[in-house]
Amino acid sequence: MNQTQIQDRFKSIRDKVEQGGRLSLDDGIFLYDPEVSLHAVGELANWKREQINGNVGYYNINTHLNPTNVCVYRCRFCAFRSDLRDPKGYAMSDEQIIARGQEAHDNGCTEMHIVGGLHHKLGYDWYRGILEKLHAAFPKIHLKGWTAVEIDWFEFLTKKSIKEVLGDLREAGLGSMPGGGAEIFHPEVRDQICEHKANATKWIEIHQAAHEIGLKTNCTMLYGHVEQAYHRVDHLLRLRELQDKTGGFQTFIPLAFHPENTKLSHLKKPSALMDLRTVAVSRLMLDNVPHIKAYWIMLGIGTAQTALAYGADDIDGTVRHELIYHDAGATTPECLSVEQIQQLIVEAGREPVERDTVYRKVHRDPDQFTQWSVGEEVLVNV
Ligand code: V47
Repeated sequence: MNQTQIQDRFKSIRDKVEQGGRLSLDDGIFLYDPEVSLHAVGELANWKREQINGNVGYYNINTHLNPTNVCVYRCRFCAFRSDLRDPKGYAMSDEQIIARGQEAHDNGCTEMHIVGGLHHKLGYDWYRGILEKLHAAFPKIHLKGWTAVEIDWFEFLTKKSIKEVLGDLREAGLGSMPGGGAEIFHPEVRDQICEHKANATKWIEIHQAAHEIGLKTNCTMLYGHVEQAYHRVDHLLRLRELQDKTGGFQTFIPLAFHPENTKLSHLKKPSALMDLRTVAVSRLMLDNVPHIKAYWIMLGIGTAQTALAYGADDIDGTVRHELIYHDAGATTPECLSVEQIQQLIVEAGREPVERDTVYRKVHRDPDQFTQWSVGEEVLVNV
């Protein structure tokens, strides 16, 4: 295509977006073409983002808990996992887990993000017990836990249905599910990076089941490794299709591949330009998902701030004890203070709003930071 053809095609996409129309697979692939101005794509995504979320930049106060890194699977992109007998392998004790809950409480966290490996020897009750013990001790903290890959494993371990497993975990204290494990759905890619674990159909089935029993979930896409634009846009369309059915996704988080210490360490990590384009294309394709998260741990602070003008409205949380990205070479800090995270949102020209996991505004007692309450769910225009 020459420049005039590119500009005409972009104009037809802009008209479609401004009139509330839906972008197609071909539109998405076109927006990924490096010859299409990144800034034009970003500006359109920013328009869409402001239609949906106004000028708000969301954050939360949260912590991560990875109770074990021992995993039966060997995903080629993962630097976090360990073999059972590797000295690096660990599984946390009940005391260690409760201490993490106490630390989260003392830091004013509203959320614990809990994911980990699929341990060869620890049964379903161990995983369920983590939620049960934390929920009993810290009932106010929202437990966002276990990806679809873990739920698939629990289905295998318990021989119960997905809905029975999810219902049982909810009874134990599960509040919602994170979006991990999605990687790239298309088998041409999935078969190269994680052929053994839950496939696209299974991942979608589990999130659909969660939505149908009233659990909100997030969704992700791991990009910047062996996939092409076609695979990315196909992935986004599969998420959009489920969201049309259920409306249960809250946030989409594009996850930039970090190659260090992985079986794909020969690959280069995606550039900041690719990160911003992916945020923008995601905002435009996923017209029915309320939030797009620029996960600062993974993007780096500068790119995450910029992403707030390229379609993202959320920056994730203060985060503490993050291992998955730091094991894979992330150079971001381990944690940001509340003041730092607010400041980076303000610097990006947005209004910082503290949310809880299900996007209700959090109100804090000005004299006692750890005392908080939540208001109504924040309204978005999707
Ligand atoms: O599923 C693993 C990815 C995911 C690497 O729901 C990697 O709010 C890049 O899903 N380079 C887990 N990515 C993280 C995740 C997440 C993070 C923040 C917020 C939420 C949420 C979810 O991380 C895995 C995989 O796709 N991942 N290794 C790596 N080397």
